[in-house]
Amino acid sequence: ELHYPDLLNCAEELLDRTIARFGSERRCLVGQRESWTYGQLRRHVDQIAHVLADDLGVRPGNRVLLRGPNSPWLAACWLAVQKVGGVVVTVLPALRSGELAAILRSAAIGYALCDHRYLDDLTAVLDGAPEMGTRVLSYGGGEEDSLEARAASRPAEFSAVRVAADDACMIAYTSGTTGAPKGCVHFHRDVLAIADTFSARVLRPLPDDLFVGSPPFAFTFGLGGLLIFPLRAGAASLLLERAGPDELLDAVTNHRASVVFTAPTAYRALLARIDGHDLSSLRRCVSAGEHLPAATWQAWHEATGVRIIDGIGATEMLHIFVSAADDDIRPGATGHAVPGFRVAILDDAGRPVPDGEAGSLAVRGPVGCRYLADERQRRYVRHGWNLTGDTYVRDADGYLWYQARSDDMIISAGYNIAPAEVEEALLASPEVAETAVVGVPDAERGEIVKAFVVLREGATGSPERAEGLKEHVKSHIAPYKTPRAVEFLAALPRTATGKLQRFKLRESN
Ligand code: 3SK
Repeated sequence: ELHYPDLLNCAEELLDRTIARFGSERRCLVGQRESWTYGQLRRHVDQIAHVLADDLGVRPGNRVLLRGPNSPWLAACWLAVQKVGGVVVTVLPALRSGELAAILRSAAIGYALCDHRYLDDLTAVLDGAPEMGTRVLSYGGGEEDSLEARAASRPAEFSAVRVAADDACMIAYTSGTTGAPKGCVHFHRDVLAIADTFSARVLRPLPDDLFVGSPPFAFTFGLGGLLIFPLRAGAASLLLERAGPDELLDAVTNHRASVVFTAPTAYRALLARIDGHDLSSLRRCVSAGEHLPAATWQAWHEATGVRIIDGIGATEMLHIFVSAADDDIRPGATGHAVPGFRVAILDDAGRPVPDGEAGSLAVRGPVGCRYLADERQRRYVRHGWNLTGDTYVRDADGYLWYQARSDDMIISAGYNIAPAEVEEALLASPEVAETAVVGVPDAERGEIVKAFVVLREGATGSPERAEGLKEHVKSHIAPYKTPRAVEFLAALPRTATGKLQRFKLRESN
């Protein structure tokens, strides 16, 4: 059970309380342009909080949009909005004007802090919505009226606005892999709860850790892994503006990073380029965002000696709620409920299914889904359970095994086929770099299994290679699961946060 005071401020807890425990001289945020200790970060945060409250007039509950790549300045803005009791809406820099406009209106954005390199199209969108009266400041460009120029002359201390523990502090937008974006509202206590459950109980960071990773703050996987968890632990975070495989490998090698947050696809890309990099500083590696196949887990373990901590989370749940670490890991399984959470596997009528049978993953715990004015809330939360839309099997030992997104299960000639199992078999072939398996309509069987395959460098797609891969799958899993069709692609379609867009593959037929 987690207990928080009725009145609190998550930024005060993450920053001021951590400084009270560990001191202000510790390394905190390492960026590509600036590096700050905890004391320096607090000064920037408090000065920005003065600009927000005194110059712009931000009041508790006001929504503030943040737009920029991960950086110490973005982190400082996030914490400053919290300190004044505002509600942060962090968006991906890559969003186009239509997407930005939808979020600005849906979240009733009154204020925006924007990296100067991404200001033009934000301003253009706001020019088209003058009735919103949104006030914008840019940061990072050093102009006379920039956020940093204004902040520099403000007092170095700001007394955090204590709000109710269950006052909103952020709205995170998710479009999943399809559909209109949904805003997920989270409270001040939720921010602390994810640090005090997954991070404190499963990840167990140390104050000397240096975190690094690829997910942006706009994706709550990155916000937790690269800001909230390190700060709660008194550790440091290396914030990369671009975090492709080469940048990540260089960052670990050159800065001796010890904790990595990234997705399975990125672990495979790192493995392909790992030669010549010294990753001996790594202590903890976390994977989420999509299923981590056992083959990827094994290959990473062999190459680095580190046992990846797999997890499933959701923007609706803020962070990871099923996971396992250390000797508790069964490669290929996601793990079990993170301490503080409960899970159930339910049938379509909401009844628990027996162990060994597939059903819908349901979770409850200290955080939960609160869509901003969206009727899909009724489908996500039922009888207190959050229904994540994932199909899982629990084994007799209580481990949870991912099967598919519930909409992605393939039913072929009466057989239920989990795409993850076929993908796992394909990934065990040394020729396969990436793969996605979907069901496509078939007059005879209802659906057939179709595999989209990205080959490793040097291999080229051909009918013979497709047949070879089918044979390979047949020798690993039951023949009825073998793909009847194989198509080779240069890359799989993904969202801006790296999630696979299976619907595009299905539509391509
Ligand atoms: O997609 C996920 O698995 C995830 C993990 C952690 C936090 C947030 C998300 C959406």
